[in-house]
Amino acid sequence: MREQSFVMLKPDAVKRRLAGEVLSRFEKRGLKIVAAKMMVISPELAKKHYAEHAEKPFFKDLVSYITSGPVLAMVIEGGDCISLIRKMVGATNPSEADMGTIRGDYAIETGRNMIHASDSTESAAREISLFFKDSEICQYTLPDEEIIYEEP
Ligand code: IDP
Ligand code: MG
Repeated sequence: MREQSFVMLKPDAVKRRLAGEVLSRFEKRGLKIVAAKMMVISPELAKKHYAEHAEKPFFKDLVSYITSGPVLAMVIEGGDCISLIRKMVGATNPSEADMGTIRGDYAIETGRNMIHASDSTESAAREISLFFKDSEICQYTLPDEEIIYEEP
């Protein structure tokens, strides 16, 4: 099923100049970038985005991490892409993430794990609407969709 996921390169990824490298993995997989913007997240938006973790002991550190520099916020589209991107991202703790995943290849600690990706259709819809207006999401066809998909 064609889906959209909210994906965000966190400040450590941007500051380490790994944005292009990570973006390139999604492009090479055949996924479509339909929205992207660089921004410094306000504490208010950070708290809304991570509301499910509000009671966790790491919440304060998480908010200061995610607001500590620019992020690259994106909407990515593709077949079953929510679970597919979560697999590409790897386990929350990079030291437990498989090699070949983004966190497993580039990161070391949970508190600096480089990337966020939606974990369900409900959170994808919620997160996309927190960061993007409908008018900021582009609709277009990639010329190789008929090569990548059996039924484009
Ligand atoms: P996810 O990003 O893999 O979905 P979540 O459990 O939803 O992981 O946690 C959200 C983010 O909060 C993580 O990506 C990480 O940045 C941070 N985080 C989660 N658990 C811890 C922790 O135990 N210590 C520090 N930061 C954490
Ligand atoms: Mg999560």
